[in-house]
Amino acid sequence: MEPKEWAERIVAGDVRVASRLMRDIDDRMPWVLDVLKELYPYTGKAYVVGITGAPGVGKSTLVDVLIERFRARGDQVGVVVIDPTSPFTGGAILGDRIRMQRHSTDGGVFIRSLATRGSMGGLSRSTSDILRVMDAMGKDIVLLETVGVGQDEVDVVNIAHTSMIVMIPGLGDDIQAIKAGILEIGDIFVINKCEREGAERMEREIMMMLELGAQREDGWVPKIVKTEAIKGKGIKELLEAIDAHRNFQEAPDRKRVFLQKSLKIELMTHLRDGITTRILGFLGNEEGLNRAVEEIISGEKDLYTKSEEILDRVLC
Ligand SMILES: Nc1nc2c(ncn2[C@@H]2O[C@H](COP(=O)(O)OP(=O)(O)O)[C@@H](O)[C@H]2O)c(=O)[nH]1
Ligand SMILES: [Mg+2]
Repeated sequence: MEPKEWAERIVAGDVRVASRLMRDIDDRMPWVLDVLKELYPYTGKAYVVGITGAPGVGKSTLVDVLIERFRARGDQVGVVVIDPTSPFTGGAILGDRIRMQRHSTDGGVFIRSLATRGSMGGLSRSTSDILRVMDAMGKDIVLLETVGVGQDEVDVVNIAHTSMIVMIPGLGDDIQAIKAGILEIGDIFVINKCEREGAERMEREIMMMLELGAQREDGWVPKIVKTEAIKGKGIKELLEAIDAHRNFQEAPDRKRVFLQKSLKIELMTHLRDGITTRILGFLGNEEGLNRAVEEIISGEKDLYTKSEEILDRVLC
């Protein structure tokens, strides 16, 4: 099948073809680039909501309830679940599958679990490609669930139009985590399992820290929402918060700012990957790299001269 036909089928909503493409994107198969090129003109419409937080805070439960609410409004919904901490067949991903299973017969919902491989840029690159496929499939809203582990949170902010940070009361290190920089990246803070003791205190603490911190550059004042996802409590307020931030983000000037920021990062990622591939190709992969290292060890060339020499020859 030609790349154009792949793209046409996906745009027409062929779930089987889309799944196949997503699997190969995740496996970094080079051929997918031709399909992604064909799909590109059909993208740019989906609104991406990132849902980040520690394992077990209730992200998947929230996603499950949100799917239901967005569907009730008539939105086509895509879901991408990334959990690098659990093997593909085990733990959280299996749980997510079972919980979200009830939506599997709904043609308006497409759920994809990803086991990100590799560490460097693993999240950002294949994830944005997969989100783009969902976009081309006509999904109005895409929920991106990721386990919060340092850099991933920052990556999500660059991909998602709205970033939700999910926390629960009673974890001593929560406020610590907030201090570590989460405060600047959350558009909405969700205190889930709010039936537990300490929810109000946590809300006050977050509010205080937001007030103490510098005002955000974009002018958005983060919202705090308390939910009890398993009972569907607070979801109406959560939806209102998402809508409010979406309205904010969809103002023409904001839209452009977001696009500029996210495309810049994506373009740099692709350029970096491309150059690495070319350099390794030029050197003859690992073996050539080892030879270059040997030259440096033997004192034939110094490190700086050698790397300049390789770059000059690859880029000229
Ligand atoms: N008590 C309580 N449990 C919840 C709530 N939301 C989710 N859970 C439970 O917390 C556990 C982890 O939820 P899950 O959605 O898989 O968390 P994730 O790892 O963040 O995706 C599950 O057993 C859920 O049923 C809540 O609001 N209150
Ligand atoms: Mg989960």
